[in-house]
Formats: sequence, structure tokens, C-alpha cells
Amino acid sequence: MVKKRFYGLLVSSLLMGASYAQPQAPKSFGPVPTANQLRWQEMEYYAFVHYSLNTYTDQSWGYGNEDVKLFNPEKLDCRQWARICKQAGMKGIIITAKHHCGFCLWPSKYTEYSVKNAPWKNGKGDVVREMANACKEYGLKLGIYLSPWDRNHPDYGKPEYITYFRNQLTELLTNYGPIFEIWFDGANGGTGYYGGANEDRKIDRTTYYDWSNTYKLIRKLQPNIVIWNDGGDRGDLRWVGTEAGLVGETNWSLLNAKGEVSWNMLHYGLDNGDSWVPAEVNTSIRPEWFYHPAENTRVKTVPQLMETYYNSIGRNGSLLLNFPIDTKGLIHENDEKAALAFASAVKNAFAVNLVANVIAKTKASNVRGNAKEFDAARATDGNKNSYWTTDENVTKASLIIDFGKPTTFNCFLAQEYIRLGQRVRSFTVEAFVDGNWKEVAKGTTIGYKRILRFSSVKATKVRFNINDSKACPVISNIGIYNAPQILAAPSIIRNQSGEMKIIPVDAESVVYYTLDGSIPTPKSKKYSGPFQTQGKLKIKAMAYDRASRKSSPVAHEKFDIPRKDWKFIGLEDEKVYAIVDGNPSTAWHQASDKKMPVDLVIDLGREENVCGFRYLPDSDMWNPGIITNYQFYVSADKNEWKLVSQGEFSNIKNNPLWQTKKFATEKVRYIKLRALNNTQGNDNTGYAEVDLITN
Ligand code: FUL
Repeated sequence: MVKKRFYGLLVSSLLMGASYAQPQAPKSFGPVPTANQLRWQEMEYYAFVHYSLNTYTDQSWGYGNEDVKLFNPEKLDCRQWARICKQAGMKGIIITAKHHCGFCLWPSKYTEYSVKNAPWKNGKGDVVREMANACKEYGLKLGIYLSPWDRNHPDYGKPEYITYFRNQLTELLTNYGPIFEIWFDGANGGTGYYGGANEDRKIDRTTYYDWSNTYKLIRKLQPNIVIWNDGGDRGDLRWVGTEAGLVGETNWSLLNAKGEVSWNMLHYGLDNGDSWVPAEVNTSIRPEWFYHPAENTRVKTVPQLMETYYNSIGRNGSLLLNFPIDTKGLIHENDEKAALAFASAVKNAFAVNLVANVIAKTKASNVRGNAKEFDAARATDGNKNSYWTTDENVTKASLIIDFGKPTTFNCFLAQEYIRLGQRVRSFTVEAFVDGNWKEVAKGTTIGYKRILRFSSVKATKVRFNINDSKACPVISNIGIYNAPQILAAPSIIRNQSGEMKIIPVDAESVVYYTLDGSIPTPKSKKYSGPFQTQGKLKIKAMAYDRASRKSSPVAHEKFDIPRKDWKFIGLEDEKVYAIVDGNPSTAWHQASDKKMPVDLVIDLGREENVCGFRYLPDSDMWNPGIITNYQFYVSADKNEWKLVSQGEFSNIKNNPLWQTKKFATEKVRYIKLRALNNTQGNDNTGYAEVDLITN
């Protein structure tokens, strides 16, 4: 009996001992994401589509009186949009069901200002329905943009409008299946048509919409939705304070539930915020949100989009990339090309995770309770639900990954297990090179995902040091990559003094160039920095990746006489020299009091045999001042002028590229470009570059 009791005690104490040795998982620290926010965060990348009457009026914001009859797309095909988004690796699409102009892409029961009165499909069409069906077919989630501001509705600004707004929300959140995100634009109140009142209506965007009750309705109708709201009660997601495609390098997924949100809070989050409000980076694949034919040549390039990727998804944000639907009702082919090329660049960058093969060779400075379930290998096992964590109160720790052989890499990725909160405040990455640890990158916050890029390094080991964390760090994933160089044609710039610069997109690329018209190869002259040039020349250049032996497309430029001695006559403003600095992205505008015709007079410093000129308009989307009709004069003494060319820069609005005009050769010292009209029908006159063609 006694013996039995003794053994019983022994067994239970052994069991208890065992359970003591089993370390507890860390408790969550601070605010944590809801299940909806988590699901959303894991989507990472999804599309916006902007489509409305603006598409047919070439406007950014409709006034609210645009004719519904304008809506008659020939080829509207939401399946094309969904196919492209799917191929581009996106997980959902948010459609502008109603933009500020009030026009509804679905046949709302509550207004006549919708597709039901448009000629498209004889008023029987429903774009939101077609979008929902296409999303379903392609396995994408559907989101809705419903502008709170409505410049068409007669009741906007009055309490009645809130009923209308909620009725519309109810239609959209009831009839089109699951909606993953609802987007309430912050632009609110101002001038508008308002049923014919044509006036200015101001509302208090914090109180007018009674957001708390609107949110209740939304959550009742769509329990799995996330709310984006830039103009009222705190939603589930936050804007990042810019539409340029980036969030702060430090990015806390936190804000305070109450109180004003400053720009800094939007951009960087709030270290000690009391609520989980993660960042969504919204930006367009073109300069503008709606389709403007003039932007067909201004679709973002792969290098630009990769930059956006690293500055959004790589900084603990999601990426909401917009496609302006074109007048036919399609995603334009240039946008499709760019989005697909971007997708394959991302795929290539993250194709091989170099830590995947070294699971057994990871070691951490501290492992919670020395338990296998929390050890370093949990950060490299590819399982998003397992993690490496340290003992309670250990907030500084490091983890070493041993490749076992020299390995080249240029990119480090880390993810926190955010279900337990966002913790890490600062970290560094070191590489073991020639027997020494060398810091290759450092960061502040991590959050759901953080990616750091650095110059390629060859090392046998990598050390990830967490230097400061709010509580014991909890790391669910680490990735190390050797992202291939982005091989786009380099830019070639010759400044006014004749200095030539060739700039590759990827700083690690080697550049080769020729001056004899031949195609550059790795045997051509290697570019090693700016060099001085004289006279006319043709240059061809390419970027080259030594490791992969791949080269970029070839860039070529033709330069005429150097503009070294050119002087602008009658202009005091030194900034005017932006017109001859060789840089297409710097521009100069005439003083705002100048009325058309507006002259630009240049002294060439000596006589030249001029037989043509070139004009590059300013590409600023808001204030371009693009000349459409011109006269070009030449003179030997700036008193007597001879008109040598006049006419229009055809289609310059839609194609704001270099314009070239030729004429019979003249020996001249002075030139005068006279602007007669611009694309905006006002007096704004701008120039990115002016150049000559000589004999
Ligand atoms: C802005 C709007 O005013 C733009 O037109 C666009 O819809 C963009 C996504 O949000 O605030």
C-alpha cells in the first residue's frame, strides 16, 4: 500500500516536472490584429480599378453633372481585368462602384444616376455584378470603393443623404457576395452639381456620416470585411499619407483609437498606439487614378514598380495597385505588360530562399526554455504558424544561419508572428566574411514582413541581431535571397557643359557603351563615371549583370551641338537652365503673368547651321503647360527674325514625348520658340528640354 502510494507520487511528480519543463508560449504583447485584419494582411497585394464617367471625360474628379449617356464602352470585360490581376499575382480587386461624381456602376434602386440609364447594354448592365462574377471565376476577392462624397446627389450635406448612402452600402454589401474590403475615400465636401444647385457644400467629415452606426451596419452585413477610412472613425486599415507608393521605413501597425491622426502617424504608425491599424499603400500604375490617354506612355516601369514593392510590402504594408480602366472598358495593354513584367520580377527576386536548405544549421543566442518548438529552426521551416522566440524578458537576441559554404546574397526578409503583436524596434543583419562579422543592413520595425536590400555580399554565415524589442521577439520567418539585377535600359544624360552620365537602374549593374554606333557588348568600353564630351555624338549603352551574364535592352541617344554657351535672353530666373540640363525630369515654366503668345529666346553664343529643333514638354501631371501650336524663328542679330517653322505638335497631349521639327538650314545665332496655345487652353507654358538639330 505504502509502496504503491510512493510510486504514485513519484510518477505524478515526474509528470509535473515534465510539465514545468514545457515552456509556455509567449502571451500577446499590446494590440493584436483581428482575424479579419490577419486574413487581409496575408493577401499582401491586390488591385484597385478606377472606372466611371471620368474615363470618358478625361477628368480626375467628375462634377456630378456629367451625362450618363457617355457610359457606353465597346468592349467592357471584367474577366480581362480579373485575368490580368490573377496573372499579376494579386489576390483581390477593389472597384470604384461610385466615385465622387456620384455615378453608380451598379443599377442602384436609389438613384437615376447609374448604369441603368446609360446606353451600355441598354441600361441592363451592372459592372459590379460582372466584376463579382469575374472575381469568383478567377479566385479573387472583391472589394468596394464607395465615395462618401457625392457631387451629384441633391441631398448631399443634409441628413437625408446618410440614409441614401446607407441604402447604397446595403445594396453593395448584400447583393454581390463576400466583400473583403470597403474603401471610404477621404475627399469630402466642396463644390458640385448637387442635383442642379451648383454650389459649395461643406460637411464635418468626422460627424456627418455617423460612422459608428455605419460601421455597425457594415459589420452586420459583411462580418469578414475590413474597413478603410481616411475621413472618420478609425477603420481597420490606415492610409499611409501619400499616394506615391511608399510607407515609412519604420512602420508600426498601431494607432490610437481616438484623437487626431497626424501625417507622421499615418506614415510611420504609432510605436505605443492602443489599436491595431495596419498600413495599406495605395498607388496607381500610372500617374493618375482614372484613365487619361496622355498617360499611355507614362505607365510605371518594372524598376519603379519594384521600388514600390520594397517600399510597401517590404515595409510591413499591403500594396493596393490601381489600374485605370480605359475608354474601351479594358485594362490598357501597356498597363498589362507592366503589371505582368513586375510580377515576374518579384517572382525572380524571391525564387530561391537560401535558408531553405540549412534548417539544421540555424542557432539562436537564446531559445525559450531551450525548447525545440521555439528554436531557431522555427524561423526557417517555411511554416507560418511556428516561430523562434526567446525567454520572457530577453529582448536582445541573435540568430545565426550557417550556409556551410560561401553564398552570395543581397536581400534579407523577416516576419514577426503578429498574432502575438508587433514587437521588434530595431535589428541588424551581418555577414561573416573572411572570418569577420560585417554589418550589411539595419532596420527598425519588422511587423508582418520586412525586406532589406543591400549590395551583394558573399559569406558563409548570416547573423540576424534583434537589438531592441518591446517584449521577447517572436519571429515566424526569415528569408535570404540573391535577387537578380533589374536589367532595364540605362538612362543617358548629357548636361549643358557636355558632361555625360549613364545611370543604370540597378546600382550593381556594370555599364558598357559605344560612341561609334555599334551595339555595346561586355567587350565595349566600360562606364566608370561621368565623362566630358564635345560636339555631336551618338551613344549606345547597356547594363550588364556579370553573375548571370545577362544584359539590358540597349539605350541610345543622339546629341547635337553642346549647349554650353547658350543664354536665355530677357529672363532673370536662373532656374530656366533646367531646359538645357539634359535631364527630362526637370522643367521650367514661364512666369504666370505671361499671356500667349509666349516667347523663349536663346542666344547660342556663336553662329550655327540650324536645320531643326526639338521640344520635350514638362511631364508634371497637374501643371504641364504643354505647347500645342508654335512658331519657330531664327535671327543673326536678334533684331530681324525669320519664321522658319510653324504648326502644331500633333497628339502631344496624349503623347507628351520629344517633338522634332525640321526646316531648311539657316546660319543663325539666335532662336525663338513662340508658344501660341497649350493643351489646357490657358497661358501656362512649360518646357522640360529644348534642343537643336544642326548641319
Ligand atoms: C483619392 C481620390 O480623390 C482619387 O480620385 C482616388 O480615388 C484615390 C484612390 O483617392 O483621394
